[in-house]
Amino acid sequence: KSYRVAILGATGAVGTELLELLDCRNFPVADLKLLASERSVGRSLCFKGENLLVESVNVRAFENVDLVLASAGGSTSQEWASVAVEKGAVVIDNSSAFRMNPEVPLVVPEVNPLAAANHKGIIANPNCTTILMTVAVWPLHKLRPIQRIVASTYQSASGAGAKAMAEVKTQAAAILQGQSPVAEVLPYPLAFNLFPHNSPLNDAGYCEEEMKMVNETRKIFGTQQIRITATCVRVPVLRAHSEAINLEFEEPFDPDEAREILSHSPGVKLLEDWGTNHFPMPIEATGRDEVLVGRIRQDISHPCGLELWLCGDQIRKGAALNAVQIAELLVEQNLLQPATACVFS
Ligand code: A2P
Ligand code: 11C
Repeated sequence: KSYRVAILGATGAVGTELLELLDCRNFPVADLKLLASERSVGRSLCFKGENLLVESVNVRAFENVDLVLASAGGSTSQEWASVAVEKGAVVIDNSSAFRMNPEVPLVVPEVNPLAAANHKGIIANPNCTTILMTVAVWPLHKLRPIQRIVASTYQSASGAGAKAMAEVKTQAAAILQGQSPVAEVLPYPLAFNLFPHNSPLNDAGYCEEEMKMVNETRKIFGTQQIRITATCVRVPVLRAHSEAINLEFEEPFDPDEAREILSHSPGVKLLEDWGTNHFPMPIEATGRDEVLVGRIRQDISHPCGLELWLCGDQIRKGAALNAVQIAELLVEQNLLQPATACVFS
């Protein structure tokens, strides 16, 4: 069986990656519709050697569609996801619009694939930093529950979209030519710089990105008991995020045991060469499916603490690949079925 698929946000950083993944993973596509804003009407994108025209999104765009892969921002998903569900499609949404909605499963296939079975037409793809962390940390948590996570992130420009990636390159070129960098997409110049994540701050001083790591991880792990705190920082890297993760368990967790577990965990690639001080780097994670994990070590400040370092492709496993894996899961389990009634409108 094959499926009629629409990509909402097809011209964006994640949208173009979705297009490539549907092709290279041989997702059973019967028909593909590329949707974006009015700005992109007239553009075409290549899928399996065929040039497909980009269409602007409207009510009729979701007719005769089985699956919508949405990555066009929260407000676009708010506007169109329920329309797509009403028209009979299942939506896998990469935005934050529905992630914490109790009617919406929040799925990382390596962690909580069973949650997908309860979908009512929308399944949310978690935030990229959350996906990368949960893939690496879940195998350890499954064995011995984590009490507390302290995460520090080093996030690439791609998290802010294709235009932000282009802006960093332009800024770098300007600086190398002795000119002042211009920041229009990102709030400040990122080339040769870094700044705390640019999402809105709450009264406690945490930005949205940090709170996504807290709340989404708890939902995916199915527990409110883990204490989590995060500091998220944007760094001048193009498309892979890095994270320093401190884990606290109830009892000591032997780093060698953690290494052994992570060496055969799904979606994880252990990369450690202590002799040459070679651990995961964003350039090595770029274009790869796995989350690279290394520098696993005992926390010298806490007997039950474990430190690890990870890098993962933000556009791939952090967004597009996770969404396509969810779609594959739905196909395998015969869950790509329209909702009987739309609870989202
Ligand atoms: P467009 O290219 O026409 O602006 P990124 O995350 O890389 O910035 O990409 C965002 C994606 O979401 C793009 O495909 C963009 O299309 C699309 N998009 C943004 N706003 C809308 C909208 N209001 N309706 C439909 N698509 C949108
Ligand atoms: C970033 N993670 O790197 C963000 C972007 O909730 O999907 C994606 C925001 C989200 O800036």
